Amino acid sequence: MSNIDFDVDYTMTIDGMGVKADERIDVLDPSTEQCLAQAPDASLAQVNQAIVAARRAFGAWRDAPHTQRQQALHAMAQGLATHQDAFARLLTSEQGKPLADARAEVGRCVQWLHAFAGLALPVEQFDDGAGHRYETRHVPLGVVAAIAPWNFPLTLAVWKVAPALLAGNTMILKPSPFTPLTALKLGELFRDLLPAGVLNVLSGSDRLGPWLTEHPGIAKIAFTGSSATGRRVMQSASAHLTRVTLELGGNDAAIVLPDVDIDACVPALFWGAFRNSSQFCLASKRMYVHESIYERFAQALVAYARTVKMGRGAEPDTQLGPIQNRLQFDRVRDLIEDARRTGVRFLLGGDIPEGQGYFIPVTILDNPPDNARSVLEEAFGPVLPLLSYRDVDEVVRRANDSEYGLGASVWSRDVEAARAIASRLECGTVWVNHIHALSPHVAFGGHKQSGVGVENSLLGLLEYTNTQSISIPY
Ligand code: TXE
Repeated sequence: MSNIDFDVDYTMTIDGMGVKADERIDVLDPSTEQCLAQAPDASLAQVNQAIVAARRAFGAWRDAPHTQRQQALHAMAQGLATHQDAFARLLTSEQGKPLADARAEVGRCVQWLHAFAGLALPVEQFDDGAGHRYETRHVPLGVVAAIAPWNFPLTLAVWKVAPALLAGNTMILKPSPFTPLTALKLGELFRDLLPAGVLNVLSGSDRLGPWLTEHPGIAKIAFTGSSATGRRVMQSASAHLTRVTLELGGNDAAIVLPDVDIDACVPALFWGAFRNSSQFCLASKRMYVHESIYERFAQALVAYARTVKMGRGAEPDTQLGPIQNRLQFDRVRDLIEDARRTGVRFLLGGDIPEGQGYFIPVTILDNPPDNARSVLEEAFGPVLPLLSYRDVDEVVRRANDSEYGLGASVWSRDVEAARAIASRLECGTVWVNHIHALSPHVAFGGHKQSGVGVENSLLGLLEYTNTQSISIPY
């Protein structure tokens, strides 16, 4: 069993060793804006070292029996479970989220590692009846660069690490410069559980991402972040035809039909919009409520929102934490100011308190026009436009009128009516009468500018492979 010390320095993992860097980046606690720790700022030479190490480790890891890689994933899950509390505390410190949410995030990573370990790569056989037997198998790609964001730093790293390694690839994991600490500790934890070079973890400033995505030694990039950066990643990838999976932004619609039990669905819809302080690609970011119940629904949503406590993630009664970083805080504040400037009515919130920490209170906007920035843009912060609609065709058209197509939810007592609406929505996931149920066994990906490819399930695993068909005459 691997043992790590959460009180000592943060080191990168290169070729199975803990490595520092000449330069360092400050990591801030978003609830105090104080420096929490320093993380290494990897140099280009270290990027090259890591890629050489990953390349060297690739042959043996690829050729190892599938069961060995499955066992490694189970061991990683067990290691993480053993340190669940320490990882959760560190996650709360660097990300800001409430401790209960951080614990749940670590727990989900354990679950995902075990679940992926259970997957096998299928082999397809075909006999053409003319003397040839074909076998199509799925072989690993080589060295994968995984770029994880700051909203779910552990989940979105593990979603990449688990399938990539199981399929026989090796990896360079790059966490966000805002939240590198948990990923660095993850690398440290897994050092003893994997052969040297199989999983390398590099932290660094803004230059590190392009160094990886432009590198000819990288066979695949798995990226979660904004659509704008996703386009840049795809551009870098084009130089060497590097494979990509991109999980990008969203502007998910929640559609509430007139027959719902308002009191029963309001809490779920509130958390669908505001969990993780809305720093969630799959958050409900436009809430369409039928005009016949709009007023009552708005009152119930505001009343519920008033019961929710925002604060430092480490405090036991906190339900919503701060925005993770200054850049995002300024973006969300700008969106609120734009709403005020353009005369949108606030049902709740809108006033940002002075003081330490990137705190933005839950803000609900009353029926802004469809061309308002708060409706068109992904807020990625606790600002929700509540929108009234008249008929189903109209709301489907408005929900689909977006460059994004990540997720959506439909709420009605009439499940068949809701399912019919779901099937008309242009997005990768639709939940009916609940929200945010995700499974390692269910494919997750975006339509339109919300992404390329999928994560999770066998389909997600296959994204880390090339197909190879072998033809043998008989
Ligand atoms: O993330 P970015 P940022 C959205 C959210 C937010 C916006 C910006 O709307 O407002 O993204 O957040 C690396 N090649 N989401 O700036 O820009 C860079 O080093 C390779 C959505 O934090 O998407 C950093 O690690 N890498 C989201 C990361 O990309 C490059 C999660 C920054 O990504 C690169 C978080 C390049 N050319 C924010 N340029 C989700 N979908 O869940 C930058 N990077």
